[in-house]
Amino acid sequence: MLASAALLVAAAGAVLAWSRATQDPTGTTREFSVSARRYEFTPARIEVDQDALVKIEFTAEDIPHSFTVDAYRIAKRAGAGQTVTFEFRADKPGTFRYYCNLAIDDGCRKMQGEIVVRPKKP
Ligand SMILES: [Cu+2]
Repeated sequence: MLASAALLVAAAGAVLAWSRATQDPTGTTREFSVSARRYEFTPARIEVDQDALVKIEFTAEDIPHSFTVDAYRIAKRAGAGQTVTFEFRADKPGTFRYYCNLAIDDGCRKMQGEIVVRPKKP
């Protein structure tokens, strides 16, 4: 008797969790501040869940840098000491490299980080 009541509660909880998930198909918003300085990105790794709306505040602290992710067609340039803010929907799962695509300075070629988009559960 007690066991079956517990089962019912567990089942109700599962239904509730399921309906919350379907009510929010667009996922959550995740915000990050990324800085570029001395040919390095900080942080050099970002992790989000698939379908999250990712907001990035990108600051080039020393010289101009860019935040570029080919798979998401993102290429945002910030001038020296400037900050650019942009957002995108992380709809493609996988691990993607971000880098600086400015060719003015050789050191920019070694700048890289990665964004990990965890696939949503089926
Ligand atoms: Cu750069």
